[in-house]
Amino acid sequence: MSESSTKQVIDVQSTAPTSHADLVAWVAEVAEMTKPAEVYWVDGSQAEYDRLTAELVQTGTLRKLNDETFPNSFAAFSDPADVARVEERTFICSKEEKDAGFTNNWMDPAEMKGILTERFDGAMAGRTMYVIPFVMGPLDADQPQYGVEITDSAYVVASMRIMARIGTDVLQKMEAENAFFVPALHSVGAPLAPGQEDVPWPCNEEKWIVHFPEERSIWSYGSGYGGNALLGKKCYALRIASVIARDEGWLAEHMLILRLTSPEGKAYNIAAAFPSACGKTNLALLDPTIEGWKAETLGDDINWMRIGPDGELRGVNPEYGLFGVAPGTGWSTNPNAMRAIAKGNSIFTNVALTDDGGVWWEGMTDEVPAHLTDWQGNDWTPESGRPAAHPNSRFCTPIDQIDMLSDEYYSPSGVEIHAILFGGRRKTTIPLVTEARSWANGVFMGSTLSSETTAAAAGAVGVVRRDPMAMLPFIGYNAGDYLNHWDKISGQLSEERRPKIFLVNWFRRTADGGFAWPGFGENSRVLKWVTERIEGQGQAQQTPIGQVPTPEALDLTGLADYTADDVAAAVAVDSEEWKAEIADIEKWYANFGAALPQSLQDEIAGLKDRFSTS
Ligand code: GTP
Ligand code: SPV
Ligand code: MN
Repeated sequence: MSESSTKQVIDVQSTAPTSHADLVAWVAEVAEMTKPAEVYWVDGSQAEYDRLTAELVQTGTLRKLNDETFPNSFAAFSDPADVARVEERTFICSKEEKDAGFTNNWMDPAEMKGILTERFDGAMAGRTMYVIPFVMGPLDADQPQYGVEITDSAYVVASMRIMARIGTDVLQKMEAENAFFVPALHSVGAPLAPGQEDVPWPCNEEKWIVHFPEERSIWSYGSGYGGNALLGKKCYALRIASVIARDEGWLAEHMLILRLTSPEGKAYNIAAAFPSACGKTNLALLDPTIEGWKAETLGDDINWMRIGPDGELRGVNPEYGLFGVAPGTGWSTNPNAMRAIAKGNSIFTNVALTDDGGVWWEGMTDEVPAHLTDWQGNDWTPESGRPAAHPNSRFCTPIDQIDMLSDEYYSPSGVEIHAILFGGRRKTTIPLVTEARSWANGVFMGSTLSSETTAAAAGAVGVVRRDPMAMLPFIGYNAGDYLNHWDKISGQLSEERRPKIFLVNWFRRTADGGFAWPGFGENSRVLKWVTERIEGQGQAQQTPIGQVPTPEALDLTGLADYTADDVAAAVAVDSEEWKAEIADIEKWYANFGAALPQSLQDEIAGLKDRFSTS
């Protein structure tokens, strides 16, 4: 051991602002391995945030925006090869391969630790190693879910402060309880030699996003981007939390939570699982177009659901901010998101810059600016023939800036979930909305959910893939066990309180290529029907796949140029399309072998049967 690394160990031990022995030991161990220039414990204060963002402006990572239009906000531009989650490079390193299952990349944990230890050896040289204590969900929860992220990226620190509850309060409570925390280690993998100049977005060509489920630990290397680097989000709150949830009998899901209140004052909490870039943030910030209905946001990406004392399902959003898809978020499609963003305190990544120091992306305004600087720093005009913002560009904004945020967001015991929607992006086949025949039929809908791929993950866009419960990239264990877990949860739910399940598709197309349904705020009309069905009302017609609204059942009041005939087309069940769909589902199900729950085997058999006799 060199003298300098010995010194680091001593430094950490004597300078740590906590007596949490496991934490101090881990920080010392990581410092010894990664050899940073210094170790800094993040306190989470505004002053600290201001100092870090000012430094990031100095080093060129952040650009300060026009304070009048985007107060206290910044833009970052990533390396063009570091713009999205990298599923090919994401691993679940359970002790046994079978516990990762066919949907995950797997490697033996010891072998993986060997590889990663080499990569992390000296990885933080010349950089500051930041220690971020954080908690997912309210700090006053019965069992706060702690984590500590170690990172060498100040951009990650600033973003984590928006996305999670971080800092001294968390550290003190964690210490007082001598609590377990998820150790989440992150490095951009770009050590600096003495005198070497930094780049605005350090990262490494080689990326590793690795989870050790039994240890409940995370090691992320080489990327600075969103879900790869803000480890409280996908890595902890979905992959690791899904494993904890399996062991403890709850659910960690890729879902928004929305509260909808009828003109009569009855409130419904709706959870919805849609794959990445398929409309969660938009539905979570819904601006209802129907008279007298009120919507409130509880969460836009992650929902932790536990069984309540009366056998009800209760959901909590463990996050503290929005990390939303920028393109398509605009004053006409999502004014609530735009209002939250306009309050400032946001970090934008890979959007375009306007000439007056603001930001712009496709769909933000109806009018397209005559000149922009695109996300890669090039001049851009409407004639350029390429998007100005990256399709997966993002806004990162504090959740409490949402005017429509529900007070219940802060409740440590969450809200009762009355309905669950599963949805995807499908041009054909899947109706606008279908009510499941039963819980098992709803789990079937979730387990066979499919969607065209988007820019949220590296790889081809627009390819239909099965994405069970919108969790394909996020299930931290064997997908067959995951479906069994969903299947079994039902037994713990009170029969009267069990949420109703629906399959939705805002993205179906008509013969002329347009959307079969106007979407966005108009989705309130579909949700109204959902609440009617919860009440045992609303007109529905039976189809082999479940109940769809009769053409007259959707409230179309005030929706110009859209008729009951259009509804009929949007909810049509085409048996030719379903023949192909069923064949594809059977192919998908074959992956599970004997692990497929009996109830789902019965569901696919029943579906085939209903088509053959209809
Ligand atoms: P992640 O943050 O990646 O998990 O995405 P998300 O599920 O929150 O998706 P988001 O709400 O950000 O929407 C992604 C894209 O879909 C945006 O470009 C939206 O404009 C578009 N979109 C959302 N809702 C609708 C809708 O109802 N209809 C149509 N046509 N497009 C929609
Ligand atoms: C998603 O891809 O589902 C996201 C964005 O919410 S990221 O945080 O990058 O995972
Ligand atoms: Mn997401």
